[in-house]
Amino acid sequence: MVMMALLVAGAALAQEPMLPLNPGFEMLDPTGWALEWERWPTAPPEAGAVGIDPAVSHSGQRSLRLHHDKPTSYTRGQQAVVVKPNRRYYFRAWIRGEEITPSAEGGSMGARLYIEGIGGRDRATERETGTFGWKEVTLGPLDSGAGGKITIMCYLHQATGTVWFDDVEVIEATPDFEKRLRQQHLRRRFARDLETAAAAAEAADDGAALEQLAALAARIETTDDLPDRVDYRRGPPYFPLHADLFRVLAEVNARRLEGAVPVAAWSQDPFSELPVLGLVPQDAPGRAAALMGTDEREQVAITLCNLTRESVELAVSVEGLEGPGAPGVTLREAVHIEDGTGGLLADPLPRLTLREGRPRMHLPPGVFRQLWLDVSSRGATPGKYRAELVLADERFALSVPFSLEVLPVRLPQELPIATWSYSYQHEPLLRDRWEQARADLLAHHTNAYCWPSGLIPFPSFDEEGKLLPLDWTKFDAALQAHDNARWLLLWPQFEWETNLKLRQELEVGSALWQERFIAWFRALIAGLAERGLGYDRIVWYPADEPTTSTRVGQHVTAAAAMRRADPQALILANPYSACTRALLQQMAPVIDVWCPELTWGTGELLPFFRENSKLFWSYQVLGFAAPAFERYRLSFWRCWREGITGQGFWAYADCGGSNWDRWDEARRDYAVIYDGDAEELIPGKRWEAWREGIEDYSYLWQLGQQEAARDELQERVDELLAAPTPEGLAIVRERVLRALAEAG
Ligand SMILES: [Ca+2]
Ligand SMILES: [Ca+2]
Repeated sequence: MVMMALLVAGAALAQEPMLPLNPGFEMLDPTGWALEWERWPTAPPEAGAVGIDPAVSHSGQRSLRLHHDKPTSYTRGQQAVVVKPNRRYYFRAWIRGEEITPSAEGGSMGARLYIEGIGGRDRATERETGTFGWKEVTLGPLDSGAGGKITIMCYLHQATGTVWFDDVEVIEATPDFEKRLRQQHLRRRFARDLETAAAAAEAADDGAALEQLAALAARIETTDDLPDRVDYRRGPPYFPLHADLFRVLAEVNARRLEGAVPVAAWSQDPFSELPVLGLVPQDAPGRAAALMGTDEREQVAITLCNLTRESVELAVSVEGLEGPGAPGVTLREAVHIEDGTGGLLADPLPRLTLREGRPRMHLPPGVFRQLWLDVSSRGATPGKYRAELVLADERFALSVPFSLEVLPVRLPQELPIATWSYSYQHEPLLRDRWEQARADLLAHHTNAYCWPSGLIPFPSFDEEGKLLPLDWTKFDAALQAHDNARWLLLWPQFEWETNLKLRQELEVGSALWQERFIAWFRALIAGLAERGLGYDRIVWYPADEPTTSTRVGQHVTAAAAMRRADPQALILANPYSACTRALLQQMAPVIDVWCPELTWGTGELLPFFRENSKLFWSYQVLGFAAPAFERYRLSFWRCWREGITGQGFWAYADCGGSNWDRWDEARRDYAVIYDGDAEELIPGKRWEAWREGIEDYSYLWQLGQQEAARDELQERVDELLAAPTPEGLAIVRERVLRALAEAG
């Protein structure tokens, strides 16, 4: 057996790309370690173990076991394999965990399947923690790029506890495999929705529905009637059996409401959670309302559920807001899409489609669909407006009253906070659409932009070592495209050694390097000043997320040279939770703008950041499933409370493949906007929540300027932050707006 495996391995390396050998850790060498797998590090860390567990397995007899007693340890079992160029691969493993506890210092990756070097990048599954039985983790599709050697790592990183890995697979994507995978996603979708539906039927004590759902559960096992491709833009249901499931819920609700209306409508806070199905609330407020200043945006959300057995298409109109001085309304709907973790998230807000010149809304039976009134008060006359939303088809009409109140309150001329979203012009989602993006960024109060090294002129020197004039071509073009920038965060990407060497043959830190760095940096400052970009508009961002000792070293080397060249230039650092106090202290002498990750930076290190900042900013990395209310909107309340005057998040337009589809590329989608409308970048609720947060901050800031109001305001905000809900926020916001209106 052993001999045979060695022979196979030898042959494999010589020729064809292949799957990992010994994928289930069954074949062992004389020492008891798995053949083909490399143990890393070769000697296990203190109080740690990397070995083969003969008593635990997902299949066969054995599995790989990694165990740490210390949270600083990291170990892995790894194997290099060769992949073909220009293919798509999936990676899969089974893992089991016991008390996996990530390091409290943060930055821990916990347990994960980690792929090094695929398509020139490193990719990993989501971090696994805690105690759990065998579960499948998958990653893909990943493009192999130039192909060649990659390393598959079964990893336990900076965590205590035990993890087992078994049945590691690499699968080259064939059309048939991808089809089966898509169908698997659909079956999982069905299973999740079935669970929700059954809970609702149970709560409604509807025995007939429970029986119908049980029958559907049996049918999904055997049906082949699943689509090859799903158009996520249309929202659920995604296939006929899925539609049947929602239809059962339509009937449950119709029975409960005794057939009073064919379509139920209720208002809810626009940023509260919107399930895709469930029981229609019987006590929801009948009237929807919004309160606003004279130059902002607000929203009213009405959730609808079709209680009949057939789809309906309703023409939607707003009545009562005609005439000059009334706020304007854009009609949108919230579409549920997969969030990538098994849930459905109602994020994209496309405008209602027009048919025969009228906005329409399509309602399949049983699905919760939300109508979203995007209200603009720009140019509106203060006052109260009573309006009506009318939804109609040939058979019936439904009227939902709502009110808007515009107060004589304005946002400050200049926003009291710097905000950015790493909105790079070159993102594929923005191709040929920068004008729309610029308008959209402006409408969301973006006043700061982070520019990477490609836009910053790097130096060149003549034979005597004299600095030649810098080439500002790209910078100037970008400046024109960002003419609304109040701040520029200039990021020369010194985490890349070649940039730190100024793209010259220089030894970093040497006297020659110092001299040239200083000459270059002074020329940059002078060039910026010529363009009207003084010290109060530029923040230097030497390296991103200086958190590891290497990155901090690069950051400090560059920042110290900048400081010597020009002590007035503002220098930023944006570390996150893995950064130690010692590293923070190392950076402190050269940092003017601390911009820590928000949650961490407002914890116990808050006094350090506050006391050591000329400007105290923060940032967040917000994945697709980050809650709109809490992470996007409410974060600005936290900023205001802690005296933070800038906030950015990753990212406006970064996504893998389409932002409508979580499965098309194995890169998490971050973007808060969507394609699909030629006239605008379709906003997500998260993006709307971000704008609302900035508007909230601006009102809080204005009221906070009034000495007499400040203490009470802080108290209210503290209460909200201690138990945050969208409804609670609306109450505090109303007090703030009314107080501002009263103060004039
Ligand atoms: Ca607003
Ligand atoms: Ca995607």
